[in-house]
Amino acid sequence: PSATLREDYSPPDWLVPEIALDFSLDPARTLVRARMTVVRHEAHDEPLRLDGEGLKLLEVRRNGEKLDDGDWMLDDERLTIPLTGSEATVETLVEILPEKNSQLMGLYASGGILCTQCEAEGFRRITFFPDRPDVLTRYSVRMEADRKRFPVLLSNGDCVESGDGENGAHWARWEDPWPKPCYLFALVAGDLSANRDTFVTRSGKEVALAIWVREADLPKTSHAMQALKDSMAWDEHVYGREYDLSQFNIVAVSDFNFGAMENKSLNIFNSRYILADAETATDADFEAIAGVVAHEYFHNWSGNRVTCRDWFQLSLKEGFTVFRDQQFSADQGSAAVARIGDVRMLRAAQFPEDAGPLAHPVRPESYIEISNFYTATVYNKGAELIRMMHAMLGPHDFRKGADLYFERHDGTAATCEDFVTAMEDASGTDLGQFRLWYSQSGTPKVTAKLDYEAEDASAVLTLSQTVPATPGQPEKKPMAIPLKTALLGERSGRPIVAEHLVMLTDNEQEIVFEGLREPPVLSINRDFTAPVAMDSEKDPATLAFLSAHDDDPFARYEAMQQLMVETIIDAVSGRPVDHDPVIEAVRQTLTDPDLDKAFIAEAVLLPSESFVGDQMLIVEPEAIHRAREALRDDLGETLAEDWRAAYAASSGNAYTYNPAATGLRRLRAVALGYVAASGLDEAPQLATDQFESADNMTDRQAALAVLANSEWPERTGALEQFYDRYRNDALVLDKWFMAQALSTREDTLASVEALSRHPDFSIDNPNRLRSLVGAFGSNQRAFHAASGHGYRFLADFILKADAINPQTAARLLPPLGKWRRFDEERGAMMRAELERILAGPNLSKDVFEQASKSLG
Ligand code: HT7
Ligand code: ZN
Repeated sequence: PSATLREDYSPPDWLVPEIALDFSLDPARTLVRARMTVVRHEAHDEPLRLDGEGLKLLEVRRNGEKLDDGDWMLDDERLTIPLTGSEATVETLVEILPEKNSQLMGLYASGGILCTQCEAEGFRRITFFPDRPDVLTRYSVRMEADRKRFPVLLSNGDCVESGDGENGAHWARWEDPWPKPCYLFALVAGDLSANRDTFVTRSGKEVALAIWVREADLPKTSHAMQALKDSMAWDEHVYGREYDLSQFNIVAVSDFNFGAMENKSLNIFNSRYILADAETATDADFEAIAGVVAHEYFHNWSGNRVTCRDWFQLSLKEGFTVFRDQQFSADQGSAAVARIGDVRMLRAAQFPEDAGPLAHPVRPESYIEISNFYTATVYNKGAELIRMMHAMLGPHDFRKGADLYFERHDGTAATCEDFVTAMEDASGTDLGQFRLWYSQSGTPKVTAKLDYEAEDASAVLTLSQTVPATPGQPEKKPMAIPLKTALLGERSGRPIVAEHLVMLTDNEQEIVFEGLREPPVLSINRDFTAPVAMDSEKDPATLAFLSAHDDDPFARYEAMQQLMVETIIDAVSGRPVDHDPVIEAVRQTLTDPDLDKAFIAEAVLLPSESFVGDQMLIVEPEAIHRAREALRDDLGETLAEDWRAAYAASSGNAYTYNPAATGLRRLRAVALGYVAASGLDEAPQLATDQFESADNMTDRQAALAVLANSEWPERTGALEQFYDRYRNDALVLDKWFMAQALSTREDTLASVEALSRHPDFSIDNPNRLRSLVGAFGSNQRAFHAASGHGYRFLADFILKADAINPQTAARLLPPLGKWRRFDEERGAMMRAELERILAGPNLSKDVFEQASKSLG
């Protein structure tokens, strides 16, 4: 398969200002008639080339006249029609088979519902069309289907007409007044019920809101509806952006390749990001639902009103929209805890990507399959780039920049460069060097060293940066790195140099601080202003000091994490180990009455095994597991009383969902984990009691996770009970599979293999596949079992899944790409599996690209 290059971009030869689509819907065989007006774009002699994939072409017309076969050319990828003149109407009739569509791209069936997924290149699986985001078109859509099976017919915009057809059919016509790229087209037909509400915009327009689900799921839609209304109000308040149609529909489906899709006025969601009630969803689920609902809604401006010129600009809409949903989530509860969550996510998914064979810039230079570029780099690192501009410009000028960007580019397909230029023009800030963040991949490494001269009460901060070599980029230029910095007094524990933004722009830089009457302690990259790996050469005592005194909550959390990581790595490396500084720091945080409970829970949690592995040159999965368990057990035992007290203090409240209550439940879960590690006799009973008597899924799942990791006899009964109780609820059953796939027990690989033969396991459903096989790939100890059977298991599944759903299969592959980071035996076995995948029959572009680059 060949690569598409960013530098090869050229504007479309033909524009399509209007299209009328007519669907005769049937899961077994759907007919799609498309009539479009095409207009020559600038002077050229090129024919009209329409993308199409897996379509059975039945008819072609040009200016109303039916064409013979010889009048057009068709291959696997496109239909070519010669045209003269500056404008024409072109009509095609195709047949598609939604029921057979296991890739879940284009028009497909999910649980009896017909729905579409067109981003990035799915529209070409529905009809012949120039499937690229810079062709903006007005859509008129007529659809007809059996009324009984498909009583609800939805598309973008407004329903302008509907009526009865023949033989029990009915039809509807929808019109969307806003020109849009075809990736935002959507259609849904099904037996759905709506949770309806309204929102009045700040200029007084009423918007009809509806969340469409199966009737039985209606009671689980109120949280998503509230999140939608909150998002609409927030975007008006914070960005001055109002909704622009009279309807906003959301549909939830159970088979979906991603989280959700922002189709104009008809968002389609993976049901896991809509459905929630206390019995079946955790607090984390509730938060994720609000975040994803907000994200998709915010796309109406950052993505739909201003879209991307080409797919290399994907971060233009995704990075900005992730930043916006992060801001929204921070405003709903504790901003510090939200930021810790953002950074945890970045470090778990993006840093490893940036350090591995699949590293790519936020604005990639080439791709074989664009679906492989919906990555943590484009999304989460992309959001960090926007956040850095926010930090450099300040909120006021950033807002001016966003306003200018929307004003300049509304109704067009824009580039990342357009966004940066708007920020620059609105603020007068030179972002020349900053642009490197879009083109250079790899996580910059920053070292910071503070030398204090007591005699002249001054200190010198020496900063240096290196950007590691990444695939295709052996040499790097220094980046512009904004670092919020403060100095704390070593005696007073208070800021002696107030927080300010330091810009690191050279390879090495010195900053002098004067008038320091007490020895200073450096607090740097506060609030994680820059997505860098920071090494500030701090000893355990200094880290312990910062974890108790830093006035920036993120920096405080960070100091604690660093102390924990270093302690675990000391043990893995065979250096003398002292758990006491960690234990003391945890004790202080845990017993600090002034701290927010949710913050305490995050701060005292040990870093994951894979995060520790990511800090090492060669990962030693078993040694990391043992060292982390030893520290956990020691923390559990030494602070047993404190964990019991924290557990008791956060228990006994009836379920409510609000930031204080979720903070208490989070601390309760973490405390239960440590009580389990303490070896206290009562631990199994405590976990079992919580599991059985919980009045909500957060507490029940937390107890199940502790039990699933344990060697206690109560484990089996709990897993059985959970299964029996929730076997008919697919989203909860996913949790059951995942709890076992994430277990750190020795027998996890065997149990995952057995679960893959469980009658409720299905490779066809992406959520189920991810909850077992995807989760297993992220379980460092189990996946990297010395036998290599974990690698074989994953590779088998990638090959099997590839024949069904290439996108989902390709997303399972990254754990195998880490082979350079493991010992020789493991590395060789991982490579052998990648080679076996590459030799697979009829490999998709998706998996080919990921496997070949991973070996590279
Ligand atoms: N913009 C949406 C991306 C998306 C997607 C991409 C590839 C394959 C399937 C997909 N479904 C949705 C989601 C978002 O970022 O909002
Ligand atoms: Zn998005």
